[in-house]
Amino acid sequence: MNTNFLKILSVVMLALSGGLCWGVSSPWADSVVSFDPPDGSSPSAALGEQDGLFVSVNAPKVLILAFDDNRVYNGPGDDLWIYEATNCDAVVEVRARAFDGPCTLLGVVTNSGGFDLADAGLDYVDFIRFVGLENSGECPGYDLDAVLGLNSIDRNPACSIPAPAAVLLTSLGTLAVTTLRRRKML
Ligand SMILES: [Ca+2]
Ligand SMILES: [Ca+2]
Ligand SMILES: [Ca+2]
Repeated sequence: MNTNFLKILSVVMLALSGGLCWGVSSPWADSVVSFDPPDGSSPSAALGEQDGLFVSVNAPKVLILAFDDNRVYNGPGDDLWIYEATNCDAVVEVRARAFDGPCTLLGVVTNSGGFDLADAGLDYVDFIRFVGLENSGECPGYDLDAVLGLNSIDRNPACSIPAPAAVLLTSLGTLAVTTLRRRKML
């Protein structure tokens, strides 16, 4: 087989298979919808992975976050995990909804904790809403660090190649690279 063709084939296949369907979404909350009333702090501290940075959801503030590149669905056990940063015993109410569904109460949480969507009769959610219920004596409010979808699926529209096809592309791309290396062309 022509060497240049093999080089192009391997690059194209590996590019198509890597990144389109795997590893493109994060199971964490992605964006702030609203934080009301604003107080000058940055609610984006509650986005992405748990990192120790937080936003205080003081009673009666309301913070709404969205999952943009993923959806949280009702799988085995807890489906959402809420990370609180300081164990300060403040209390926050947690509600969630799908983009086409009602805002539904999941419960209240003090410090870090999880919720099972089955308990609220929900199949999946795209938004999560926090309402400060009770401040603690030591902290101004619930110190929200991060929100994780324990059961999360990719919703990236760019993911157009199903997993079996991606596996095939990866295999073919790897085979092409191996062939080139055996020919000592790479
Ligand atoms: Ca995400
Ligand atoms: Ca569940
Ligand atoms: Ca954080």
